[in-house]
Amino acid sequence: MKPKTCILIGAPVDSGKRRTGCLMGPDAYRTAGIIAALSGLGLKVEDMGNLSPASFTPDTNDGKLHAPNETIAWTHRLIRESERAIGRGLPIFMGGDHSLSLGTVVGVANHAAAQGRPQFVLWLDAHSDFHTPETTASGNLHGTPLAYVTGRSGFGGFPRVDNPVPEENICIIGLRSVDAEERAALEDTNIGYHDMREIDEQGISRPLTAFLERVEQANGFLHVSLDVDFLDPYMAPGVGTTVPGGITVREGHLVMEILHDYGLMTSLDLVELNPFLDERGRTAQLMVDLAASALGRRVFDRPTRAHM
Ligand code: HAR
Ligand code: MN
Ligand code: MN
Ligand code: MN
Repeated sequence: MKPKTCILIGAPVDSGKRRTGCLMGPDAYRTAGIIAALSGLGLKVEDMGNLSPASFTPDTNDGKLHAPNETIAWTHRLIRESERAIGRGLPIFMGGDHSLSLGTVVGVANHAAAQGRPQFVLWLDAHSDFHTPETTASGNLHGTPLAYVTGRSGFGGFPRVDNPVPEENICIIGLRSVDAEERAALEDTNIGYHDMREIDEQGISRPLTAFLERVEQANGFLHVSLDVDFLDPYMAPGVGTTVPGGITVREGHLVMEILHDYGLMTSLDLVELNPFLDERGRTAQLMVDLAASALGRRVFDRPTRAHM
């Protein structure tokens, strides 16, 4: 069998919030050895280097939104690059803050639609990122990508979303910080969402496998968006929006191992890493190890499928 090609795409997006540093993310993943980790699994790895945004008028930030022009420019660029890359292999978008997903998810969903297949999204995050530019209190666009990709209104000036991801094709796991407006909006949708209490009580494999079974039945494309703050800040301090009470290292690996067992993931975002806030690269290293688990790293070389 031809080895799967992983296409590493650096997306040093730093405009989705005020605290800077995510622009160093792609190079921190390279420094933590992402290329060797994936090549070591027998995968073909291609590194496209770091992208830059389409040209834009510098933001004045006199409105409510922080840096909308720059984020819109990134969205244009990332829609195009993700549409292209997903036809050739498995793109791994190395962020960059979570506003990069405005582009990556729309791009891969366009490709899925062109293939006549449904797009699914697994959102691993402490936050629901379901604000619109109208409901956000912070003005930080990294808190909006899920609302954008589902086609919610309020994103004037952003590229049109031609193929919104159906609500029932989205699963959020890890929630522990959801604003009132987001919660009200979410409860009004068919998005599947699983907070930390549910994970504590039921375990993390239950909602995940139920979702993956649906992706499998539907022959869908699966985009996975992994926010560093999904993880507990004790183990993953290199992020600007830490929320205590998060996912453990083993729970994180289990999610990734189950993803590999099913073999359905078609694209991956690694977002919100802020190397300026990290401790000796440990968060970058953990994210690389999680990506390796999602692509087949194992202690024993056999599928367990104990969850099935
Ligand atoms: N809900 C808050 C806001 O809109 C915090 C959003 C934080 N988002 C991320 N990515 N860090 O999940 O400002
Ligand atoms: Mn996020
Ligand atoms: Mn988050
Ligand atoms: Mn099955």
